[in-house]
Amino acid sequence: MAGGKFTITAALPYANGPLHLGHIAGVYLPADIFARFLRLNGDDVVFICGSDEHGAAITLRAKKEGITPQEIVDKYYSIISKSFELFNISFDIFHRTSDELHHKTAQEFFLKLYNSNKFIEETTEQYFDTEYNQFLADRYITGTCPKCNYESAYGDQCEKCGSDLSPLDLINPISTLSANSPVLRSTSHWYLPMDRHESWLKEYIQQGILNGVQHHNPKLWRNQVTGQCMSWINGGLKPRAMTRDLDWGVKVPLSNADGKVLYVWLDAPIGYISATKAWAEANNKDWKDYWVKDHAENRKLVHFIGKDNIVFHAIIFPILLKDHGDYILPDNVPASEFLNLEGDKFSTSRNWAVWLHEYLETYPDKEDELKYVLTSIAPESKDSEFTWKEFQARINNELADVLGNFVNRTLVLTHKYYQGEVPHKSNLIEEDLQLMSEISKFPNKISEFLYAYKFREAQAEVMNLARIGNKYLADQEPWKIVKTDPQRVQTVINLSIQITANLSLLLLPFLPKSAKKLQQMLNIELNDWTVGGSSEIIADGTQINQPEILFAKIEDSLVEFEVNKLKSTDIQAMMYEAQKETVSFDEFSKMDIRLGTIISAQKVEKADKLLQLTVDTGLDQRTIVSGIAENYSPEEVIGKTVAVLLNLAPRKIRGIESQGMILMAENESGELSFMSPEKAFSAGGGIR
Ligand code: B3M
Ligand code: ZN
Repeated sequence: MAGGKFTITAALPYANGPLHLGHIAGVYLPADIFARFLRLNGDDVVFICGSDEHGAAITLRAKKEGITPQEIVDKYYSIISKSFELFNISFDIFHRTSDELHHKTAQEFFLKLYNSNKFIEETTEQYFDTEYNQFLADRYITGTCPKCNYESAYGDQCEKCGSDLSPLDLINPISTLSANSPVLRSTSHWYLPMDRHESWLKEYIQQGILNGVQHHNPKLWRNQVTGQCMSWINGGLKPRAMTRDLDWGVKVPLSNADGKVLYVWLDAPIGYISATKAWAEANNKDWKDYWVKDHAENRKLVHFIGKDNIVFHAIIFPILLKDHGDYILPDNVPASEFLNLEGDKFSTSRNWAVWLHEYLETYPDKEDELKYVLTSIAPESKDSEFTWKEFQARINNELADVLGNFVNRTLVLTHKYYQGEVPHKSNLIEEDLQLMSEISKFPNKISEFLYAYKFREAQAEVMNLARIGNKYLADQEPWKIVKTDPQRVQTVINLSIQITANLSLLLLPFLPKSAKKLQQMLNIELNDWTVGGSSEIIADGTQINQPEILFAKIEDSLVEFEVNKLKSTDIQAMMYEAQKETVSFDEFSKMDIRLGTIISAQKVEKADKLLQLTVDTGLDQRTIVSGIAENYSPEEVIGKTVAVLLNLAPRKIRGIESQGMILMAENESGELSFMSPEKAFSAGGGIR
């Protein structure tokens, strides 16, 4: 579908910390694949991103690090932008919302809505922290979500169920600044009456209709996006404050608004527009061609985000754009679910993360390997998980053994039989014609997946072409007939080279560095998707260069190193983690901890970490399943007297009912120790 026009945005990462693989897999990598593909396909594309430098996420981090918000954003803007560059993400611009051009753009946007009475000015009671002398909104206040009972919801959103909230919705709110309960103080803000927009939003989200005409294809929206939007709309949209009592952010451009700034989720999406302005200025383009209705005819605006940003990109920003009146609205909001890590959620505070900049420092030559794995497991329709074991398996069994192996065999044989010159094909037989027909279908199959924002399936399709190549070589066995039927072998090698050349084009959006390296080996330059599928894509007689191994295999030692590193930082983080929430003596007394003696032990089938124990607690003999099998053999633990939490709710673990918990100590290198009495106490003794 060449000739399309796209404005692609990727969520502006908060400049309050480094990027981890979860951010990459969910937002930036799919956006980059899409942008690269569209450019190859001759579409007119601008790919926009930048850092989000306002809001509580910044000021709270500044407070934690003891530096100013400006120092925080400068520090992480540089780390983040460098990481994207090293990871070869092809933004046309990576801007920042602390830039003056953004402040000006956001203020103009606000004034347009203000002057056309799109806001309601209201004075209401808002939570206030008397110790910090500050009103509390967004991440300055936390409490229990009224919708899902998540206990760490923020004042503007619950990250667990995604609901948009106001501070007054929170149950048992506390200030994240002082940890005190807040008081109520009156203050005035400008509210966006979102409730007034429910009817057109329903049509826009469900049918893709805007102002009575078909605006986009709603079937191409991911189900979870449409579903979440409809549940908010049907739950009743409420007026939402678009300004805050803060000193860090875009100042409200009104004379009676001292000490007030724009709500970060009003200013940040406008950051896409200001970034486009900055890019257009630097590239002698008219920014209006990418955003303004009568300039941007038939242009598709696409926002790549994570699922916690859906309400802001598919509901609030469209309302703002429509209220403003000059702008096009999103054609699609391909939001990803979450990527988890080694059985747990990514956690910055516990350092349970694989940081992009650290990966690139440790493995500077494995950027495409990471891209391949993250796209293969991308959380497009449901949460997914990254494990170093799967990282190794996909690289070794797929990239190296399927793609790398086919390419290498083809180039080696071309050198071996024809000194690197692409031979002529002739006397095509049925299998050849069948193969050529197969090759011709791949570009369109992949395009269809990509235009439908199905990146995992698109990449898997490219790998299928490599599989077809491997099968063709294995079936034709040129090495067996090279002496008896040289002409046949020329045809087989030519067609194998044609497949290899197609792969070097079709891989460009997904593995750009490796694709270019392969083109360099083939001594060709391909950057037009529309030539893909041809069996004449590389000319007879082309002198190819020496083959190199595209993907080295991943050793077990790398997996072990990375998993241990993760665990040790997790334990260190836990060791130095701030003390947990205070509990009363009464709350502590509810725990029944006693001495128990282990009288039998056995490994649990297919569970490397688990031992099934029978423990004499002095009260009874009970079964307890414990995750200590990687540290202790069954023989080692029999007879030990240990600390046992008796009244932990029983739970089924691998089908075994476990009644209680053995308390263990763990050090920073992940070693375990029982909590055993120093004296020969018998089972049943109390611990208090
Ligand atoms: N800074 C990312 C987040 O919520 C947020 C995106 C803004 S896009 C305009 O983590
Ligand atoms: Zn919730």
